[in-house]
Amino acid sequence: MWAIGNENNYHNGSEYDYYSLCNKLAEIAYQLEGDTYHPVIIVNGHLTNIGVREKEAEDMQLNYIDAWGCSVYLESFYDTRWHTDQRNLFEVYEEKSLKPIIITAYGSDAFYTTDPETLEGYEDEDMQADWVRDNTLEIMAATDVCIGGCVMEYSDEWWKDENGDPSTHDTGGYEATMGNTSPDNYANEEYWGIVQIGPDGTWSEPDGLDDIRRRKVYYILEALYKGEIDVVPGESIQNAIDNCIDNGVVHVLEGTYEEDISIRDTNGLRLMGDINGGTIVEGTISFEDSDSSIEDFTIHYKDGGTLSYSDDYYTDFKLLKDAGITAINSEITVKNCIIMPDQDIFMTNYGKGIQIWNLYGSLDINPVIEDNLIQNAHTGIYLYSQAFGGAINGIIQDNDLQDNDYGIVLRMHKEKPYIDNNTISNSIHGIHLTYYDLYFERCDNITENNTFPGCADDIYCDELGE
Ligand SMILES: [Ca+2]
Ligand SMILES: [Ca+2]
Ligand SMILES: [Ca+2]
Repeated sequence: MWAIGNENNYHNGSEYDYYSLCNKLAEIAYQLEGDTYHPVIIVNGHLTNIGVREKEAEDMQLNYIDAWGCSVYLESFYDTRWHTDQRNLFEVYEEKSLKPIIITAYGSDAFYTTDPETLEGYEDEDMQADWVRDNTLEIMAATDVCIGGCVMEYSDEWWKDENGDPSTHDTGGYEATMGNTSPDNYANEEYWGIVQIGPDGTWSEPDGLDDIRRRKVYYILEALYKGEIDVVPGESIQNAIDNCIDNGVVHVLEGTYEEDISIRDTNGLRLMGDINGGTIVEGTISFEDSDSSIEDFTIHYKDGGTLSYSDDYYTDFKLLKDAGITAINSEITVKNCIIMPDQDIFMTNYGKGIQIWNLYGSLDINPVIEDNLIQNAHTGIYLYSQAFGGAINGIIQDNDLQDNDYGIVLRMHKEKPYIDNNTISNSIHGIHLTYYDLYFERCDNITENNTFPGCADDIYCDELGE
């Protein structure tokens, strides 16, 4: 697409000869390009002049122009307060032109100015992210008239404040008090980026190039457009999860990440690491009310403290997070992960590789635990279905459970997963059932394909004493 000019109607392009020139340019481009022609738009500031015959800006007068570009800063394009006839931006536009519209610039800077005189204030990434997200969702929804938009802008521009210095990050700009065009009524010219820039060495090892750092709005846009967020070392996995949409993907690149990760009320999320095990989390991962999955992570868990869970039945239910992965009332999938207690901290077996809890009032679940290596835990996989909680069914398959005190523990009454083709080695009990009820039903789900090298007992039932 060819886009002509930039808000020329605010400067020297507000006359008929400008718009007729644009049409002529588009005609020549079409003649030159023939079948491979690009659509041509005029980048206009707001709706000024669009459809005005005296400006030669009516549709019929612009027969080589395919769409209007329109740069608009507004909290909402559906806000009706800024047009005298109480209509929103798209409604007003549709009366001026039948061509599609593209919002060629929109958004907010990331600096909240508290005093326009002294230019004092603070950086506020949430303010920018919320504003841009709402605008973007409106553009995505307005498919009957609007074919897309461009966020202002990729990176901060440190040269823009003419009272500042190009090598410093200054807070100057202009007051934006016309209509609801800026969250703080002040456009801070050097803070518009969806990425920040900083001198070499600010956020990474010096390499002779300025550094960049992504602002929150970057993740929001990534999630909206791609449904997938990439996380690189030095960034927070939690931040990406918090900004991801349902059914989105958080892809964590190779590297070590020292943080506890909490996934709550997020369904369909796929947490994906490096396929060769190079994504290492030094901390714990917990799921609450989240039917989500984790693949290709290496987890070195620490003493994760306690987790406080609340739902319709519980307020502040305390659960020890002494596990690589903890799931409460969540149907999770865990695949191709390596899970063990942090060897720098624990000299002996500790905690659980994976613990899955179904509390009072929960639904039956079918977790999938496949192709994992779990070692040096007190219990490799621990399933706990509380009284009046849902059953824990699902599949535990093709896992390698090494040197745990107990391989798999079915702690209460309603845990009966299909257990197949696991290697459970060097444990006191390969599979441990606390209670005798449903014993045969549960044992029927444990296939002959599991092996128990070096275990004192392959399958042991506490109540039975054998
Ligand atoms: Ca500057
Ligand atoms: Ca501002
Ligand atoms: Ca650098």
